[in-house]
Amino acid sequence: MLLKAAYNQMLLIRYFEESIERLFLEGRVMGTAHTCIGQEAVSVGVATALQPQDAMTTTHRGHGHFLARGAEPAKAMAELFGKSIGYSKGRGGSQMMMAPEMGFYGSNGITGGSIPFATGIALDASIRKTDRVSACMFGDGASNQGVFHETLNMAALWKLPVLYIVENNGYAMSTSTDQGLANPCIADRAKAYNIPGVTINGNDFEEVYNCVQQYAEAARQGEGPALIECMTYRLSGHSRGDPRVYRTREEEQEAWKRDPVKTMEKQLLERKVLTAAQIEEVQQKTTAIIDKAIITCENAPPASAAEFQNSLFAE
Ligand SMILES: Cc1ncc(C[n+]2csc(CCOP(=O)(O)OP(=O)(O)O)c2C)c(N)n1
Ligand SMILES: [Mg+2]
Repeated sequence: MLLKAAYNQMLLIRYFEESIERLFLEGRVMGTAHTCIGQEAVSVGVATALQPQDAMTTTHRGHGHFLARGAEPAKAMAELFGKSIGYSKGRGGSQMMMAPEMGFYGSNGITGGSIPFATGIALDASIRKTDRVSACMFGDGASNQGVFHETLNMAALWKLPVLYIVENNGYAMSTSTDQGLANPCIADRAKAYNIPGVTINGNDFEEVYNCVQQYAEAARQGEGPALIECMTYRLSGHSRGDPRVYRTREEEQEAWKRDPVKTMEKQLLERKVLTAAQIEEVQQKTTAIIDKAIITCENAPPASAAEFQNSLFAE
């Protein structure tokens, strides 16, 4: 059951992201977006391991995290359409989706911005003893921001219930990890703060799920934070219209051989969880969900000008 549900979610994320890329090419959505094609197993592995009361913060590449946490595809997609039915009433776009009522404290465009957010939430959980774990999603590029080090030191000292989950997808914009990391193993940095640090296969749902569940329960028992490095690959470009001149098509073809969605389909067949026909049925149902979401968004009213002043903290 776990694998089946995970496959449904991974496919939903894959089709959502592919549709966003298509909608941009067709000029039907605005702004920009950073899709997470190739990173679906991380999103679903982490979200499946969390409890309903837990929190999650994300980055500019957050659609997958949000959908895995239970976001309705049409309400998430409506942000890209600038429509009022969106989670942020169409005012946020791709990088400002949030739903605190779902424990989802949002995407944001500041590289590393999710790190202090998640830690503040964990500090609140620790003070108020709310049994909540905070999952902080960020990228390899963000791990080079000063705030990473300052915050991990603080969280380790105070034994806060926060998991630092880095998606090492090989690139920070056009900078490869070879060029950006003095030590290619980000998990090694955990030693500096005396917390557990592990590197896992981020393309394997079960590996992510088992690891996150283990450290989430430890954090819930008061054992403090952990740094989990999920090795994956950004199969999509950095953002809309990225010509990907900083890497070869051959490298991408190699990475597609480790496609987490295909890996999951292989596991489902081998373990006889689903037949090929049942996989096709899930694919058709997921296509229908995405097609319906697009129609819902296109027919929805635009973001209201009167709403723009609401939720502003400064003028
Ligand atoms: C503080 C800050 N510096 C720089 C940028 C520009 N920027 C946007 S995305 C990005 C790379 C982020 O890389 P990574 O953390 O690996 O995440 P990925 O894009 O791979 O998901 C950068 C440098 C920014 N948005 N914010
Ligand atoms: Mg990256």
